[in-house]
Amino acid sequence: MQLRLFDWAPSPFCLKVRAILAYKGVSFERVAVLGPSLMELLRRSNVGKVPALEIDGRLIVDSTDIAHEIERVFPEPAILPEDSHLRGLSHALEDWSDEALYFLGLYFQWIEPRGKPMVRRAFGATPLGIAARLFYQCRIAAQLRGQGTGRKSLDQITADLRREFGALTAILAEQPYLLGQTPYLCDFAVNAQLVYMSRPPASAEILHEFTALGAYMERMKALRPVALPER
Ligand SMILES: N[C@@H](CCC(=O)N[C@@H](CS)C(=O)NCC(=O)O)C(=O)O
Repeated sequence: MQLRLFDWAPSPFCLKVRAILAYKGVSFERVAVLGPSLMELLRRSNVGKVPALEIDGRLIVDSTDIAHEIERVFPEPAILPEDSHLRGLSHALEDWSDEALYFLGLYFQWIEPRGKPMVRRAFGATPLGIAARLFYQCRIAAQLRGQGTGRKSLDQITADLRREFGALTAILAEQPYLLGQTPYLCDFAVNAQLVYMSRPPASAEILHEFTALGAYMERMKALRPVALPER
């Protein structure tokens, strides 16, 4: 089976999918999306976002759809709980992570001044890199304003983030993973957002206040049974 992941290395959603594939020991080709492959992706998908995973020529977009398809094709080790109550909780936590935590991470990466130099480095200084960065800078600022986070003060956003990290800390107080003793899809989603927020200095400082989350991230990192392929 041939797997190609349209991938943007810093994206938390790409990180989530790479970690799931690694956990399941599935090898795949990483296709860097900044360049000609972006045209291929836009041509083949209306969504036009990464990650997108091609399995034997079939393209799947959205990390949640990708995770479910990976689970169907490579069922072991399972990332979806068998129990329907736990499955519901896993989905709710995954969606909270993808749709709420992500916007806080975006803010600290793209808007908060200390995050911005990292974005410049990630896109590089080629004409394509600069054009893409300026395009996404405008798009993300507009997304954040529309979603609401971009209209809040830094103090409010910091308080929101502390509340989210506090909730995770409470859930993890007596168990290694979000739903108990086994890592599930919600853990891959949440951990990816935590890794994303561990990079910009301002969100990293807040994350460091929550030592239990650092230990959780270490546990998630230790799960990966195989090395990621070179790009
Ligand atoms: N819900 C999607 C979100 C994917 C997403 O927002 N990807 C970002 C990179 S982190 C992207 O491709 N942005 C480009 C755009 O919005 O055009 C998922 O889970 O895959």
